Amino acid sequence: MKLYDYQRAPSPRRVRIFLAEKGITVPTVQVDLGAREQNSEAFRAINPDCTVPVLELDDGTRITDAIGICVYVEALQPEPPLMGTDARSKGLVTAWQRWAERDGFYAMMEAFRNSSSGMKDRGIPGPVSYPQIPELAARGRGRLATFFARLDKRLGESRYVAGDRYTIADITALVTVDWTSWIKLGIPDDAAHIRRWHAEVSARPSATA
Ligand SMILES: N[C@@H](CCC(=O)N[C@@H](CS)C(=O)NCC(=O)O)C(=O)O
Repeated sequence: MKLYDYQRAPSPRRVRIFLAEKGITVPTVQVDLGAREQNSEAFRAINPDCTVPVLELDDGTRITDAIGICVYVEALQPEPPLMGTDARSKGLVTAWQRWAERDGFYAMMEAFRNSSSGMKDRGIPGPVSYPQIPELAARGRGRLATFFARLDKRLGESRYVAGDRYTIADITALVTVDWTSWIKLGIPDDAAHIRRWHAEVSARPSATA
């Protein structure tokens, strides 16, 4: 297996943390997003979506989506389980993961891509250029405030995002929370439950992946 990666980018970090939790090491190929290598002919042939991560299997199959890769790895190596263990927990983990992605990760993407000078005409990742829309950046920041409030409430009730076990929902939330420092947001001062959880999940060796 081989992982097309970019060390600084949040989407491949989700996969790297997932792999680290499983104790799996995969050789990586760095795709320099800063130099727009993702839009080169060579990389377009690997992933027409022009995004990382991409997991290339030994038979040449390529999985071009972070969660698709995690589903594959979970099936390949179920221990430790990161996507639930039975019908109930699988449903709950999926629901919380999707919530963290939709209301957190995508809100952050909206805020960042529509405001950063390095993302000019890169409002949406992929092969097509989309202009930045400053109103979307402002909306993204507002959505993140809602995300932080909901996450703090949830973590006041529950040790981890999806319940009493560390899961992929924590990975998505952690990557999102860390990413917010890029737009000088970060964890709100009064979010004590997020701080408690963030210290705990950041202390796991996988967090440095
Ligand atoms: N479907 C992909 C999208 C991943 C994605 O958006 N990756 C970003 C890095 S965080 C990317 O490759 N961006 C390339 C660009 O901005 O042109 C997934 O979730 O795995």
